[in-house]
Amino acid sequence: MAKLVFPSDFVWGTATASYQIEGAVREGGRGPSIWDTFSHTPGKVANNDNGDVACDSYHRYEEDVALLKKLGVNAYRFSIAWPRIFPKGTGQVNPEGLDYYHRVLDALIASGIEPCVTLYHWDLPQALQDKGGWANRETIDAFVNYAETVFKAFDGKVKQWITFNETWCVSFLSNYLGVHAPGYTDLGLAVKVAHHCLVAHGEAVKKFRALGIRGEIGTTHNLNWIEPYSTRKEDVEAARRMRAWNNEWFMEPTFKGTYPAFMVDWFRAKGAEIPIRAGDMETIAQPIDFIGVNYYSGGFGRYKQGAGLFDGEEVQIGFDKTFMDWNVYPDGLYKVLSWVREEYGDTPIYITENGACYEDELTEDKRVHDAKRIDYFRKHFIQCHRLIESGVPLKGYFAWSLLDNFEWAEGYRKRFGIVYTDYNTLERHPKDSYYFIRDVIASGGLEV
Ligand code: IFM
Repeated sequence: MAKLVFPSDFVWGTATASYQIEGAVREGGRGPSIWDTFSHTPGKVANNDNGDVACDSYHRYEEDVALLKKLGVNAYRFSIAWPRIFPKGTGQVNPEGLDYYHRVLDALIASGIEPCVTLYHWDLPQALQDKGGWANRETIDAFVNYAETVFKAFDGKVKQWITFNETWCVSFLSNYLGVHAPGYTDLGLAVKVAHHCLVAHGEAVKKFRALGIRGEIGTTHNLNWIEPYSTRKEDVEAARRMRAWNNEWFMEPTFKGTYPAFMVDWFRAKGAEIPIRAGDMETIAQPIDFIGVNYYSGGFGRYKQGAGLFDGEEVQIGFDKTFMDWNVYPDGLYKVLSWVREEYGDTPIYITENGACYEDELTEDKRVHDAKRIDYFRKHFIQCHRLIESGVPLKGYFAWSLLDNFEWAEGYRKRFGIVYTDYNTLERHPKDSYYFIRDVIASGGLEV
């Protein structure tokens, strides 16, 4: 047996998000978010589940921090619910909301765990959606005001700040594919939302620098790795478009202050224009301290006239699948992060999410033998090690997720946790994958 040893300063963490774990949606002065509205609209979420209770982390965060401590992680990524801080999005700040996150941050710090805070993980205050949401440019100002409030309140307690989680999901999944809140199916709207979120990111980074807030700031994009199925020109081009939708569309503006021209043309031909104003692109491309990458899957794409948004289809070549029906493609992680370094330079990279959904069974003695999830983690850890050995500036890894939680449009039936959540009792039961990760961290690496 050989051992793949990770650098001693490698950051190991797990990740969650407010609406997925907190519950207590009507407590502590919290206002409604678009996810309250969406999940309470019949037919939008599997089983008509909603986040009213979720994992009840609002009340049980100490238990969650204890789980993190026993796991041995040195970081925890979670998000702040904007409607807990500003119940109506702007205006009067809600001190109870700030107090709650102070308690969470203090508990983490007392346990030696560095907080990594996401500002926007999808729970937009409903009051802002009522005025057009991210399609309304004024939402950018509201976001910067919210960001400024939490920067100042938690300055010195937060090691890493992430402005947005997965701008692709905020824009295209939610406003073009209609799968997530607010559930629209309008390409022009989605392109506009993506642009406004990117500008809001840049404005928040500017504010962070101007205020001299301690810690680091970056953003998180969900990247995938779609390769052309063949070397035929049409396949290469279709796969390039399919990949660029998640990757270049967000990475190019973030790092280079441009949008990829071939995609701009493609969207324009479909009637979707980007509402760029003078100075926007410079704002978006503010230097950041790190880039967060969420990676789950990848695959092969080829040309098919009229298929999807890009005249492209995925080719099934027999990958193992997770319970989300996503390909298990660990090599894709290696390829995509190598590409990030090649294209965008040596900005430190954090894998801010990676993990797998499988059907889990709680045994009578309250164990979950999730061998497939362990295998998924093992294979992706090996790719992380290869990346580090190759000189890619990969500094940390956050497993998605600490707990089974509200998996958005999939409700509670899809479990990603390394800790099993019993939704009847709200008890938490560490799965075998939890112990696997604990051992990797404790031993500084992986036996292969
Ligand atoms: O649960 C989500 C998370 O909120 C964002 N990234 C993907 C995860 C799994 O679908």
